[in-house]
Amino acid sequence: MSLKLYHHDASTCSQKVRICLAEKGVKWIGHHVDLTHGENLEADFLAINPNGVVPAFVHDGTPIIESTVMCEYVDEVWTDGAGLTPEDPKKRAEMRAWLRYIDEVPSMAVRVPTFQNLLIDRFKAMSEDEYAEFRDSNTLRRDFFMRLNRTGFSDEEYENSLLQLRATIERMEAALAQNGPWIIGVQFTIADICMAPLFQRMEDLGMSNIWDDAHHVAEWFDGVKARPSYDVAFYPGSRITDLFPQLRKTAQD
Ligand SMILES: N[C@@H](CCC(=O)N[C@@H](CS)C(=O)NCC(=O)O)C(=O)O
Repeated sequence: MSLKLYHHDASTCSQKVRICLAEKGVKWIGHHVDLTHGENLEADFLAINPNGVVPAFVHDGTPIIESTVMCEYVDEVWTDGAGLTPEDPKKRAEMRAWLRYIDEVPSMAVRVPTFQNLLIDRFKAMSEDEYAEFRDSNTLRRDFFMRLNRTGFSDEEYENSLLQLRATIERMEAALAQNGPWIIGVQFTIADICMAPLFQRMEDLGMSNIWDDAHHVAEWFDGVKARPSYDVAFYPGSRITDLFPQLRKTAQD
């Protein structure tokens, strides 16, 4: 049995899958995909993931893509140890609804402050033509880079992303207050795993004040961080505060 994970140290989607693999005690071989130099758009990688994004893994010769799907796959294939999916179909549906929400709302929203506040200099340094070439190189991401528009998102778009992150925290706070300690209740599930890197990203961007009044959310995040899987997934060098040391002060503020 072999599992080769194609990932990036600091990508939230890769971090999700690494937490999941650690929770299940799965051994993997890693291949770090160089996103800055476009390795994700090279033919070898596109043969594994035609979407041209990380993560992906190849399990016994079969490529599996999409981070949430990958987590569900890991939980289904490695059945030793605690399951990460509720047995009860109603709770399972509740978890899957959260997974859909996480993929569609906060995972998209958190990219806006990440690019606007951290990664933008790389794009500002490009000429219009260079940016257009980069933007058009991956259809899947073109719309996002159209909106980033080389020099930054519009104020409306930035504000909208903050509204979506706040709405996520409100929704979580209500769920945890009613049913904690985990998002679906007593069982730690894939929903907790998929949400956690987004909170780490917000914390590292100096945005943790948005859950100052959400005490159940703060306890939930402490609980996720205390699990052994967290340090395995967030090894040294895998947080944006490692890559951008100027963030360290902000993250502690
Ligand atoms: N829906 C995909 C999204 C993956 C994704 O967007 N990955 C980003 C890193 S977090 C990426 O590979 N970006 C490459 C690029 O923007 O060129 C998943 O969950 O696996």
